[in-house]
Amino acid sequence: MKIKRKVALITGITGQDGSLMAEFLLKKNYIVHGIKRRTSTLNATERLDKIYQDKFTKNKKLYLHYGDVTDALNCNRIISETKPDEIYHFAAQSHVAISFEMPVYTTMVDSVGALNILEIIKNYKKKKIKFYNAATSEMYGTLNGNFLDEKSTFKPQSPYASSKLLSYWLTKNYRDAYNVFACNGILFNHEGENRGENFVTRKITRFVAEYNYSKKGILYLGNLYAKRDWGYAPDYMEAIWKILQYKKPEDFVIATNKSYSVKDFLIEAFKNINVKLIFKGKGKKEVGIDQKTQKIVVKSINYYFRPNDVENLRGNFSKAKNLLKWEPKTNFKKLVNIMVRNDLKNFKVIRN
Ligand code: NAP
Ligand code: F7E
Repeated sequence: MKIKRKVALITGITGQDGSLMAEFLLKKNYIVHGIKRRTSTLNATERLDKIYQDKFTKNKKLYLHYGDVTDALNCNRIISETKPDEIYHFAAQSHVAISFEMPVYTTMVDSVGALNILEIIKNYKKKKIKFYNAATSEMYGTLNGNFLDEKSTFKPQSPYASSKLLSYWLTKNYRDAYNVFACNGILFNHEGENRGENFVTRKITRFVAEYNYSKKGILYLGNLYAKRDWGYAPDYMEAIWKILQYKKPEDFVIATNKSYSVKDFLIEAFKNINVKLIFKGKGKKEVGIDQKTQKIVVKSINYYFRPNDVENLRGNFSKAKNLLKWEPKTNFKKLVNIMVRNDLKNFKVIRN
């Protein structure tokens, strides 16, 4: 008897989470469809290189479709044609600092994008499609208390966070009003080898790798005292999948329950190449010095400070642990080590 494969559609498949989720679902024997934007170069699908299958691949299981989540007609066609059992909605303008520069665009993609997909699912009569919405810890704003969980109040501090909060409520509204199997994953920061280069963790590990070989350059950063609950992205894919496999649609916090500052991350990353950092100065004038060479290698500068930064975030994943039997496998030290090792490997290739 032929076993029927589940079909998943991933928006934002070229991003960090989309590419990891595609890999995860292929291993689970899904047929995976992904929406990618048209770009003027082909490197946009770089994160999919490991799993890419071209037109002529026999028993093809990964399909890419041109699209944009702000284009409802295009999304409607892709959903009608691919008939997914599950939609993992990751597409977003996901950079918080950039959302202050592009608030309208961010809202169009991050709020209206989710609404477009929810409307299509609501009106789709052929089957019940499950929907995962990539909500975020940024919706809470700065931690006020010990930790943040599913019952904590939201006080978004950026256009990104506000637009994600609208997508969060729409997901809940469609669940309650139309009985859509729609869930929010409230994920805290998750990082890894595929993290975008302009997020702080990857910016640091790339610099550290380059510095290891060149012993040159200065890394310019903003707020060194912001704290985040940093997890390892591949661990979080399992949680996301489990959210959609749970017996009923619910919202879950996915986190590590620990928080570290940008400065902690910096110190740990440099430790991986045997450089001890010492710090001098305060606030927007603070610098990090390589103890051995006495050279300045890090500078905190006004340019990278946000109009309104979230100072501290720490989650509580108890609900996911109890109901989904999920917990993170990778601690902070290990995460930094994985990312530095990966970039050391990348820069070695470039330099040879
Ligand atoms: P990412 O690396 O920035 O990926 C975003 C993806 O969305 C990319 O594939 C991007 O395509 C695509 N995209 C952007 N605008 C689009 C549009 N208008 N139509 C279709 N696709 C579009 O983000 P990520 O880190 O993987 O995060 C995945 C999702 O989780 C995002 O919604 C993010 O906001 C949310 N989230 C992330 C974290 C985290 O720590 N990583 C935590 C909580 C929530 P291009 O490749 O063409 O740019
Ligand atoms: O900033 C500080 C910055 O841009 C982390 C997204 O995936 O996670 C991510 O958002 C902290 C902030 O991530 C620089 O001010 C200092 O306090 O790496 P980030 P984020 O803003 O936390 C959430 C959960 C998401 O949902 C988002 O999609 O680091 N920081 N100096 C800096 N940040 C950046 N990017 N660059 C700096 O030079």
